Amino acid sequence: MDDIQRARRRFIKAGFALASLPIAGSRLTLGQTGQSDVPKRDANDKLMAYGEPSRFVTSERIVEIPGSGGSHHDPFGLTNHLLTPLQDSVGIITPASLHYVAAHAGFYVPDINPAEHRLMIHGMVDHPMLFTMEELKRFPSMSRIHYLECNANFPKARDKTVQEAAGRTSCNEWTGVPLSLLLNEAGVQNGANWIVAEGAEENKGTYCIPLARAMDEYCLVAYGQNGEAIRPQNGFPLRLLVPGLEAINSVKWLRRITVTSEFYMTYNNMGRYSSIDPNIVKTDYVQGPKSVITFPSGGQKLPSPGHYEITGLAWSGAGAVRKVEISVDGGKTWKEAQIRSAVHRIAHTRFGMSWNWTGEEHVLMSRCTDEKGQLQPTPAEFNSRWKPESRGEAHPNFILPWKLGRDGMVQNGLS
Ligand SMILES: Nc1nc2c(c(=O)[nH]1)N[C@H]1C(S)=C(S)[C@@H](COP(=O)(O)O)O[C@H]1N2
Ligand SMILES: [Mo]
Repeated sequence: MDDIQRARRRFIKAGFALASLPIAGSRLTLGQTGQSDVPKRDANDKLMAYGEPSRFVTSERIVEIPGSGGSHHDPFGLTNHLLTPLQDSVGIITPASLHYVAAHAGFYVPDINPAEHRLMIHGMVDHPMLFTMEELKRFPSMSRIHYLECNANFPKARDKTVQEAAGRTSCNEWTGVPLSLLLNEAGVQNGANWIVAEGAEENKGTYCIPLARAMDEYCLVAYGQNGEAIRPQNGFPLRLLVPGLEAINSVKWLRRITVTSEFYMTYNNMGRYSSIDPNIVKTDYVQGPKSVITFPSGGQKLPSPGHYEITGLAWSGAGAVRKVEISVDGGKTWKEAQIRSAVHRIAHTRFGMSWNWTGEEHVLMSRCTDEKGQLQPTPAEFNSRWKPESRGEAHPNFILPWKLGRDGMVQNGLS
């Protein structure tokens, strides 16, 4: 029996145990409907624009003002991020229009005509190649669900919501050509160790990536996002996807890949790291196990004591989520949560636990164990692992606590 089957069985049992008492909702008596009327059609009815959500849904990305997040290592002061509203998320897929955005050239979004776009692969290859978008789509495609996360996704005590504390991650289905197919077509020469990927911006958004990662099965040259063309802010018409590594590797608006023997200190590598020694520059840090509770989370209010579903997202750059545990007493005791979604490797995974809140104060926490057996650290463990000067380079995967007050208000529990 696998984890999901086991979780399902536990879930069914829990349902039987509660059958005599509704978890939530009110029971109807005969003759009572209690329903509101079906909305009337009126003169204002119009066709909805492509992808427009209901006017009652208020989810939106928020802008992280440059310089406000102490986590940025951006000597140019241009970094900005749009943050995903994780508190509103359900399931594991982030709508493309709510995918977080990070762009080192400020708010600049290249306006690329795909008919004119080209991808060049050159450097230490037998046959330098140039591909049109149409040619790239003739290669066998692959679709996979993967998260991306910026290593600036560093929760701070001042962050009020889970969006502010952890909204620099999203999870999408990405479609494209495995990069290894294209590199094999070009014929990588002996002695090559790195690729330099370049974007079509004025600052080129370049990043230097180990060749071994570029050749692995997960690395994609992607043109599709959640069943449609990649959105401009996320790299239209073409981006690199290097799952499991910090998302700065996943170069957007991809126009050129140079295969090299030596490490190149690019604009973006330079912004992130202080050393030019490739053995010190940790370009190949796999992101660790991480999870956040999205409900109840900072800024939300539980209206009254009673049954609730504590839920959140867990992920790991090292593979699949094996287990998520929840504590309601600040980490003194832990209970295994249930997995409430399909489990993909290097992808957000939904977890949940039914909980009866009796109106007391609580500190809610979640922690993830991944398929390698790695356990998400506490803030103290994270701090002891990383010296202050190198914390900005680390994947900030420590536990994020939420404080639930007697009034039902939820606040950031980091100190
Ligand atoms: N060309 C280019 N690619 C880029 C960037 C950039 O500024 N330019 N930002 C990187 C960073 S820091 C991150 S976190 C991810 C964010 O991807 P997203 O904006 O699609 O969420 O893109 C990476 N790829
Ligand atoms: Mo980033």
